[in-house]
Amino acid sequence: MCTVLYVSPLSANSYRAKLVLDLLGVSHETRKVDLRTGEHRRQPFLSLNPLGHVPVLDEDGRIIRDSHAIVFHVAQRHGKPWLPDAVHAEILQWLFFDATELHHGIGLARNQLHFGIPTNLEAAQSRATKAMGVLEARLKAHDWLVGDSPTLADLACYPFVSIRDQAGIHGAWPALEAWSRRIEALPGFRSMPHAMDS
Ligand SMILES: N[C@@H](CCC(=O)N[C@@H](CS)C(=O)NCC(=O)O)C(=O)O
Repeated sequence: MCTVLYVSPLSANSYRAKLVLDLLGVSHETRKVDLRTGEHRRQPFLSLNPLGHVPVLDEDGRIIRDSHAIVFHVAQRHGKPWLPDAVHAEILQWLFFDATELHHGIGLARNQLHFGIPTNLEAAQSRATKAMGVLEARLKAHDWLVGDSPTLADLACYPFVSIRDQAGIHGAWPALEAWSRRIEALPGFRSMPHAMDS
């Protein structure tokens, strides 16, 4: 089987997909797409993803775009313990939380502060801060977002949380910090952007 993951080292969404493939030990090739030169807005990349977004997974010609769809697919195929059947809905709840609250909060605020892409910074930072509070409340009472062991929910939310300082999001969230350290201690963990080196 030939599996290729198209990424950008600058992209937290790419990091999510890469982290899951690596932690599950899925053999794959990582190909970097140069966002700075607009490679993602030209062919041949557009034929992989007409939205012009990374990441994209090419699994023997089966093309899957969107990091959340990619990690769900990969965990279904290779990582059942990360996606227990009984809690798919709870895990999806956190995947969508990431795709909405963290993306529109931390992601957009970082886009402006780090890359100069204009946004409503105040609104994005306020959404991010509220989302941090939601995570902190859950993690004060539990080690992991779903159940008693790490799942896809944790891996999906970690990337944006880990770069929140680049979005100007600072605060005291001790349970969130402790959860981050638990994820970073998982065998095979690599931080962003080093995860995308190979
Ligand atoms: N929901 C998508 C979002 C993908 C996305 O926004 N990717 C960004 C990088 S983090 C991108 O490719 N941006 C390029 C652009 O918008 O021009 C996912 O989770 O993969």
